[in-house]
Amino acid sequence: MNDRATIPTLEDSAFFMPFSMNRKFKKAPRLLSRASGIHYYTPEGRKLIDGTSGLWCVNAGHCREKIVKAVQKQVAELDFAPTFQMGHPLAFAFADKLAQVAPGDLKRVFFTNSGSESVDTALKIALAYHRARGEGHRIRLIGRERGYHGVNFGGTAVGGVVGNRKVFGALVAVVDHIRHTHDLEKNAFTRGQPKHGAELADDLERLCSLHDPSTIAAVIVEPVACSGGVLVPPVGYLERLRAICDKHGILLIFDEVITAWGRLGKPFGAQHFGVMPDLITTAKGITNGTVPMGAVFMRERIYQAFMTGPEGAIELAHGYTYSSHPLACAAGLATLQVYEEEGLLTRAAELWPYWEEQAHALKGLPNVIDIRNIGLIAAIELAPRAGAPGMRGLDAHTQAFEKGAYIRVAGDIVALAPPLIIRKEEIDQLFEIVRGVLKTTS
Ligand code: PXG
Ligand code: PLP
Repeated sequence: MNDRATIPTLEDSAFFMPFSMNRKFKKAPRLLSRASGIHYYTPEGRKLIDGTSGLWCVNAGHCREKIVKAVQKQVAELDFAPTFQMGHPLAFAFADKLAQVAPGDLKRVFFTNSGSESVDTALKIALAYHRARGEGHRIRLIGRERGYHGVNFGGTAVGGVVGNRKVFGALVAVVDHIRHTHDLEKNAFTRGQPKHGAELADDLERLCSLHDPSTIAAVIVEPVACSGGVLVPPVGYLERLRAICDKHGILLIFDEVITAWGRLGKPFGAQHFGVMPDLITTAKGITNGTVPMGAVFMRERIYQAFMTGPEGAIELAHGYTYSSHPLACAAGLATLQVYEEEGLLTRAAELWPYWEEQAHALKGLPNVIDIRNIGLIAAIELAPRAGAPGMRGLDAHTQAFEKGAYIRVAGDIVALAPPLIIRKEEIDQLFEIVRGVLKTTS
């Protein structure tokens, strides 16, 4: 089926692959060389359904003409321009366009180049915001177990995926973590938000008592913890977290690197849940994954807290060489246009019931201990093999590649989140492949 002979050997390649089993992979590579719509193609020409939108980023599908053309035009016109004490028109135009889509009064935008940079930027803004208001004693950052906030220092510190933290020793930020919300005993096979667990938000009160709330600057959570295994927040949980933050003057950051840009059927997850954070971190789908970019959205009062000193002062000593890169802005503007023209930011809401039905139809297949879903996301949790956690998931991933689908796994949890342009018959095809994989993954 798979003619490996045409693939050059990669065993000695210089490429140190990120988050990968380098040696194992280079012996038996899985390569992608082309993409279009919801499909990837291998160098041998095999067609795969993209079951996880690349890495949860290609929300409008691959190689969309409008976005490709916008980037091609931009690279020939203005390849790079600084935005430190200088500017280029697209940066302002894109920020203003983003502000129109943003929820509530989160209308001020700071550009970065990735989700990790967005997270570290948001954490730094939270610390600096409190300092600017004379509350420099708020130095503590609170994350959540099983949370993923990228790989920079701040994001690793507040992150709660153990394997991503433990090999780096003590990290710089002053952090603590609230408990995660995953409870298979009570909530297995829930459709949408689980009923049990709103009270887990009270764990923040425990940390407030322990550390004194006046030392806490911000709490960061993913509205749905995706990388950590698709953990959907229990009914009432996010509301409760918001209330506790308000009570103690703590900023609430939603890390929406995955949940923004239509994944939950609204432009932002905050809008789906009806809970307004103080800052939102985004990336990925902001440019449909075509050019790296991220953005932090903040409430007006946060932005204004920085605008109080003399006009001749730099208000925030922070920024990246490539903040608001012209190619990224061009890609982002074209992406928003595609999202708008095709109604993609709300399409997940339409597909949701069908998607949910097909996902839960996998119940009863071997080793399936939970299925959960929200928006156009589904997770199938498999029982770990005795003494070899993650191996069953890895097998599912490689088997899916052989059977015609690219899917992500987090340990033994299969995570599905296809491009938002997927059609019902293609959803059927994807789940048919997953069904075949689960039947043969022992
Ligand atoms: N926050 C969240 C919530 C994320 O999901 C990041 C921050 C970091 O973004 P960058 O752009 O720096 O990678 C992410 C990224 C997976 C997977 O398969 C998920 C991510 C990245 C790679 C793989 O679950 N999320
Ligand atoms: N390291 C050095 C030596 C630099 O000069 C710079 C930027 O000027 C950076 C790191 C940061 O790079 P970036 O702005 O691309 O994040």
